[in-house]
This record gives sequence, structure tokens and C-alpha cells, in this order.
Amino acid sequence: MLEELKTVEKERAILVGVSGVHADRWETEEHLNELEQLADTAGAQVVDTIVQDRKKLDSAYYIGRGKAEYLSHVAQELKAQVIIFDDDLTPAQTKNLSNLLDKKVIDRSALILDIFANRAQTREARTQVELAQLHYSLPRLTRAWTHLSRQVGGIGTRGPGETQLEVDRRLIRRRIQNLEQDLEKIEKQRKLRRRNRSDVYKAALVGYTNVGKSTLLNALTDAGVFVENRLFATLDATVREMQFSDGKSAVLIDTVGFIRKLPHHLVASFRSTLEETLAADLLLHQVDISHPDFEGQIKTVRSVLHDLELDDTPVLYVFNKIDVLENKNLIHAMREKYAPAVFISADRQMFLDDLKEKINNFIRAGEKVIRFTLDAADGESMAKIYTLAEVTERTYENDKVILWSRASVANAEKLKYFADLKGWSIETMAG
Ligand SMILES: Nc1nc2c(ncn2[C@@H]2O[C@H](COP(=O)(O)OP(=O)(O)OP(=O)(O)O)[C@@H](O)[C@H]2O)c(=O)[nH]1
Ligand SMILES: [Mg+2]
Repeated sequence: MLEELKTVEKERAILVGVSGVHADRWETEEHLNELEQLADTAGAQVVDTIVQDRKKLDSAYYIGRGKAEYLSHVAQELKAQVIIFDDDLTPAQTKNLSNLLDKKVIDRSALILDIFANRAQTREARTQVELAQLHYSLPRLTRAWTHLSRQVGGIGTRGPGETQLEVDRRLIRRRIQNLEQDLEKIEKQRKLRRRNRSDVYKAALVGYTNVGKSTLLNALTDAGVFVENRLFATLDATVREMQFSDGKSAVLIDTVGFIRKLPHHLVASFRSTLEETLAADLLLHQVDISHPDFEGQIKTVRSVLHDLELDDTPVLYVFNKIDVLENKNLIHAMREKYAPAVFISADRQMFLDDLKEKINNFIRAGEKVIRFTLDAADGESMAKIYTLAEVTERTYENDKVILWSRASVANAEKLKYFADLKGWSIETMAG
């Protein structure tokens, strides 16, 4: 269904932002730059950008009726087909504006959903996106939308928007239920796979979209993940093993990037993709230090992590793209402000050893030091310990053997279980 609605010709779009209410002029312009990238990713051509200063938003027309009429003239002059607002519009504002402008009116959330719909490849991602789209369109099912639905194709109309408009809300609710059941099944399979990995150390790459997460995963693990200078290149979770020089290994997880105003239905739908990240031992918060608003992006990512209840997971800041950073003084300042932090170029493979060493330090800090005392003749138990722990010292006392070792928290738990079972003496200390 999604393929049928793809645009052939680029749609002409006008972007609209408001400054003075939630953001100052500089921020608003930065947000509109990003909106332009989003529009480009969705396949639109931006023909004009309008910023309006306002003290208060208009509940009926968002930018006020006067400005909306002006916008209508501009849209006609420039032959625009779609008007994209940077902020989320209420269903009533969308309806009023599309009636007055007689153009397709969409907001940032609808645009992001559209990109996700277009890019989703796996069954899981498609299900998640459709679910989010249905949640989004449910309160917006009005006559205005029926009218819009006649303009088939183009951005903001991919996915369920078109066909479901004619069906009633009851059908949509039923579809939502079905999709939720599908997702539950997919989630169960995922959980099984994850359980098999439960004793390995997991580091998750998190960060704003386009900061270079997939590039870094490829550089560290030969994962061969798709990389593109566009927003939301990655929608699925990829998990790969990563080797350290001391023979240790960990898994590295790459997943969907975050963005300002990620529609909350989308975050909720993507929970199962994000599960891998939710279970991580360490978050590598990757930042594009060459981006003019990288600190704003850090704030956004932190707030999504907070919503995902990940405040307690340790974080290592990974500042990327230092190869194109003009102001090198920034590195010094950020090293203090965001400690612990590393500064790398994933693309040029610069300072990746430093990053690996820091990750390894985190792994070591999470390990337990364990002393075992057992019968020297008990070869089977000894083998078990050597599999689950890194033995650093072995001494003999009469017919007993004493092993000093290090193990992850999960493996330490397992070893404790075997110790009780087999009657070894075991003493655990923090790493
Ligand atoms: N100059 C420079 N560009 C980089 C570096 N790392 C990645 N890039 C570029 O940044 C763009 C985005 O890279 P990705 O790896 O797709 O970024 P991502 O964070 O996975 O993006 P999403 O999956 O869209 O969230 C690509 O054009 C990369 O070539 C770097 O160290 N320096
Ligand atoms: Mg990616």
C-alpha cells in the first residue's frame, strides 16, 4: 500500500515557523533548517520559508488569520502544494488552515511519521510506524481530511492516512488493536533472542539523527550498516560483537536516532526496537560536535532518554566529526563539561582506540573480583569457572585450589549459584 503512494514529482513546499513563544529567532531558524532537511528527506522541494514573530499563538489559525491570508497569497504565487509547520498543530488549526489555504497542511510530527513510513523496511518497523500513524490521525479524522484525501500521493499522505479516511474510527481502533497484538508477538521473539545474550556486556549507541552512529558501528565491528547524510537512515536495531585487544568482547547496538519533537506515539511504538537500548549496560551518547546546535541536540536526546527511564544507565559522551570541527577550543571545554567524554572521527577512524579503552574501563568497573576455594581435584568446577570468569591468579593450599578472578555481574551471579550447588567457597568484592 505504501509504495503506491510514492511521489513521482517533487512537491513544492513552504515551511512556517513561529519565534517569540517557545523559541527565540536564532533557535527558530535552526529548527527550520532542520525542518528543511526533513522535508528534503521526505522528497519535497522547499520553495520558501516564513518566520513569524508572535507573543502568543492563535488557537484558530496558529499564526493568526491575517498572516494565514498572506501565506495563502505566497503559496499561490509560488505554486506550493504543501505547507509544513514546524510546531505541532491542533486538529482544529489543521482544519482551519487547510480550508483557508486550500493546500495540504501538515506539521512536523506528520512529516516525521511520513519519513518513517517511507523508510521502514522490516515487518516490525512497518507495524510500529503504522501504529503511530493511526494514533496520530485518529483525532484528526474530520471532513477536512476527507477533502484532502482526494489529492492522492505526496508527502504527509503516505501510509494509512489515505485509505482509512473513509472508514470509521471503530475500524481504526480495531486495526490499532491488531497491530498492538502483532507487535507483542514480535517483542516476545526479540526477548528470547536477547535472553541468549544476557551475560554479555552491552553498549548502546544513542544520539540525535545523522550524528554518525551507524558509521561508528561499522568502524568498530564491520557491521555494514546503511549510512547516509540524511535524517533517519536507520530505523531498526542492529547488534554486533565488538572485540577488545585483551580478548574481551561486548556487543554494540545501533538503533534509530532521536530528533526534536519526536512524536510521542512514535517513541511508544518503537519501544520494542529500543528494548535493546533499554537493556544496555552503557549508553554511548554520540554527538555531532560540528553541528551549530549540538548542545541543543544533547538536551533533546537527554530528555528522550529520560522519557525512556534510562537516567540510571551510565553514559559516555562520544563527540564525533572532529575532523570537520573548525573551533578546536571546543574540545577542551566539552571535555570538562561532559566528562567522561571522548573525541573521535568515526568516518576517518580517528581516536577509536581511545574510545575502546574507555568502554573497556566501564566494563572493568562493572566487574566483580571473586575468590574461589575448591577441591584441587574438581576439574569440572574449575572448567566452569574458567569459562565464566577471567582467572588472574591460581594458588594451591593442601588439597585446595584458590582462584582469583574477575567476572561480569551477571556471570558472578551464575557462579554464586554453582558455588552453592557444588559447595565451593566463594568471596565476591567490587571490581
Ligand atoms: N565529517 C564527518 N562525517 C561523518 C563522520 N561520521 C559520520 N559522518 C557522516 O555523517 C552522515 C550520517 O552518518 P550516519 O552514520 O548515517 O549517522 P546516524 O547517526 O546513523 O544517522 P541516523 O541513522 O539517520 O540517525 C554520513 O554522511 C556520514 O558519512 C565523521 O567522523 N566526520
Ligand atoms: Mg544510522
